[in-house]
Amino acid sequence: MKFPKDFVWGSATSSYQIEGAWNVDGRGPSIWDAFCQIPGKVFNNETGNVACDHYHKIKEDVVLMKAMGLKAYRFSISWSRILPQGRGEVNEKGIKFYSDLIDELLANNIEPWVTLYHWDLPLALQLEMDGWLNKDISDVFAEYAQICFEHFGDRVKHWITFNEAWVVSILGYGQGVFAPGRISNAEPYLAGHHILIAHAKAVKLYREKYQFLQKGKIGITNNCDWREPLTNSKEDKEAAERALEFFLAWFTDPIYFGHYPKSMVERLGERLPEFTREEKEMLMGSTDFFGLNHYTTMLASEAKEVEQGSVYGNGGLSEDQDVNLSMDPDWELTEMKWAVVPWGCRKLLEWISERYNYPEIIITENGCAYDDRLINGEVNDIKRVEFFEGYLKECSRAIEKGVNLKGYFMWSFMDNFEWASGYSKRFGVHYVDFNTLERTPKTSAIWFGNFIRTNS
Ligand code: PNW
Repeated sequence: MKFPKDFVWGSATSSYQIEGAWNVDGRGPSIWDAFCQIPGKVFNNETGNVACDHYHKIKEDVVLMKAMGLKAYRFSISWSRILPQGRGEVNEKGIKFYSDLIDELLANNIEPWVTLYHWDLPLALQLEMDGWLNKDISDVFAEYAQICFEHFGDRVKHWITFNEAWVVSILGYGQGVFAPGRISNAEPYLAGHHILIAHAKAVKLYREKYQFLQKGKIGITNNCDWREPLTNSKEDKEAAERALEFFLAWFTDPIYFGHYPKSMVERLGERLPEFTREEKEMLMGSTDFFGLNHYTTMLASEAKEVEQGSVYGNGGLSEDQDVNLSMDPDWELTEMKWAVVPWGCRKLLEWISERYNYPEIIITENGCAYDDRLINGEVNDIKRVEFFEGYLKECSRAIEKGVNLKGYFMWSFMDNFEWASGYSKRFGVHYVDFNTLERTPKTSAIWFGNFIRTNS
């Protein structure tokens, strides 16, 4: 495998998934704190109240990063730790926490990559203004972003405005399986629209007021699985293309071309909002790199009869796309039931490169969930090693083919709160106590992480 000398090697986490300390030092509640309180929303009714207790363990965790040889660490800021009400008064203790973390990372030669929004919207903004459904939230987001640039931009040189607008829109406002739990076939497109505008406003602000002085880069991360046509038929090839447009180009076409993909405009009609001329101009070119989270691949075929309703993680509201998704039974599955298909990663990288004229791509997440067992103090995780070897080989092949891939962050730095799946396995047997290897409802099973911190 060949990777450029300046290639960025890192690992990633997000605030709600690891920090814990949910009501400590003035942090305000987020929509995930509220969502977790509703019985049945999260597997086993688990919460991020404690999680990995990273809030109290910065030093220890940076020691682990250093031991692992990380060059870069991607984390997210909890908006309601900085602004307990989402706007207005700043919580100095929240600022200090992230400032200390950044200093600790830099002291260990680990480059901080900061995501501003990884799904934990301040609850006040959900209650007061309906969260991402309200157009005005883009200004509120930009104000929050400004506070972050102001306090951390002297040391942070890589900013990511949003993590996975698709998940926020589809899982949060379409299927209702993630906070704020809304179910609708129109709201995802409105929420996604406002996220794009919020992204563009934050980038404009950074470029006009900070980039010149702070000399950092700013971008956005979107997620996409690969969609391989089920057969060679024209219909299935078009279905696969359409599925990629509804998944990824939904958020990246506006940023590179200033408009939504034609397939979406045609099929969604009035449910897809339009950008004003000013918004288009603000969006075009509003990213310094193409942030990509990639996990799996599915087969796509033209839907003769549309499967009604939606499936968790299927790539959107399928009834809007006329696409049916399936899997090759020979593919190996992770604990999330996501297929391990390394070549899909290369094909996606090539698809992005061709469509957007070879942008600099950073894989900001890639990884796998396995039921790791601690035996004599060790996890012999052969499958995870194979997973990374497979995906990295295809990344290296993509680079040989001209893809401008410049970084790779594995998900996740440590075992953490996996949203609606909690700490436990969503599928199969649960709870392994790592000390006794007994199954008990008190400890957590391993998801993606390299490091284990039991929560008993
Ligand atoms: C990403 N899907 O989430 C997130 O960025 C992480 O916070 C998360 O832990 C990780 O991937 C693993 O799930 C996703 O349904 C959640 O397709 C769901 C989907 C994709 C990404």
